[in-house]
Amino acid sequence: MRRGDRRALARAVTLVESTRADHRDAAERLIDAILPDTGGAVRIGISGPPGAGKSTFIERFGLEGVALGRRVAVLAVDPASQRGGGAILGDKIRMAELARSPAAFIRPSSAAGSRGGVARGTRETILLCEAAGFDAVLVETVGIGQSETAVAEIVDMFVLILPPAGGDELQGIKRGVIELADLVLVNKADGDLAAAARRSVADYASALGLIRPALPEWQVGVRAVSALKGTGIEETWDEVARFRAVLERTGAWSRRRAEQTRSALWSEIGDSLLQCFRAAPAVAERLAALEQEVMAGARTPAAAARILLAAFLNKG
Ligand SMILES: Nc1nc2c(ncn2[C@@H]2O[C@H](COP(=O)(O)OP(=O)(O)OP(=O)(O)O)[C@@H](O)[C@H]2O)c(=O)[nH]1
Ligand SMILES: [Mg+2]
Repeated sequence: MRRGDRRALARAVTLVESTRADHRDAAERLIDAILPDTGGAVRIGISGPPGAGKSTFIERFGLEGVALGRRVAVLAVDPASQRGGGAILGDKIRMAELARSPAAFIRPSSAAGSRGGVARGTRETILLCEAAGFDAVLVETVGIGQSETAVAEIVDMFVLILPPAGGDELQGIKRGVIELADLVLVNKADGDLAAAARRSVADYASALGLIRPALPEWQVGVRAVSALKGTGIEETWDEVARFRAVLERTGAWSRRRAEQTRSALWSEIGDSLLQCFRAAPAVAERLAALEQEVMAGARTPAAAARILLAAFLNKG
């Protein structure tokens, strides 16, 4: 894998995605062993509403990156796992050109289970890609639900891709998602949609002007691109480089990563504790009944939680 063998990388990703206990042990040893070789890539989250053109953009952007001499890994996160193998297959076909490039690695992952599980699998897969020598890791996620927050917590730069929109649709974009963005791209700025895209750029820029920037050193930009025609793609790589340079200069780059690993630590602690809690016989034997009592209004959630925690701490 360290030599950049993509099949070895694919096998390693399968290992870290596995929930089997013996696989988890092996995955942890693997991550420990490669940790010194990680951290080198720029990690870019790419999110946006369904159909905004994320996959099309990623293929263009990835190919442009390869042309610029980069090795590009693409991880398509499917948090709800609602889309089956068909959609994943569809994405691979859509990114066919990029998939053929020896300097690219595409891995659709339909991580089921908890939000923490999604984040962990993707976080560890990013590390594997870095150890395999990929210097740009793109993480695609559909911009609905909680997936974008989970992805924003594991990448350096969060890019939001939006379709050209009228005023009403603009209202529909969740403020919380906009607040996560380090860069906003209005896609489909071509043909009949070019004028609408230009108007959207101005609208989003003024909407962003009302939001306090997450990083004082970085003004979140809004740019028009066309994934289809390939316009604005090279400029997006320039923006990524500028973002990194600005954040490295102020120390925000490493600070962000340090904070991300600390919050990952706490989500691991939370997940593990919950798992122990549920598995403890003293809890398990009372859990269902107490849940029922809470649902029936016979006991408050606080009281039920206190009873279960006492049972866990005494006999767990
Ligand atoms: N005109 C135009 N169409 C585009 C552009 N980019 C993508 N499309 C079209 O928009 C549709 C959706 O593109 P995708 O790349 O699959 O969008 P997505 O955001 O990955 O979609 P999901 O993964 O399903 O959420 C396809 O029909 C694309 O051909 C663009 O720059 N211009
Ligand atoms: Mg897609």
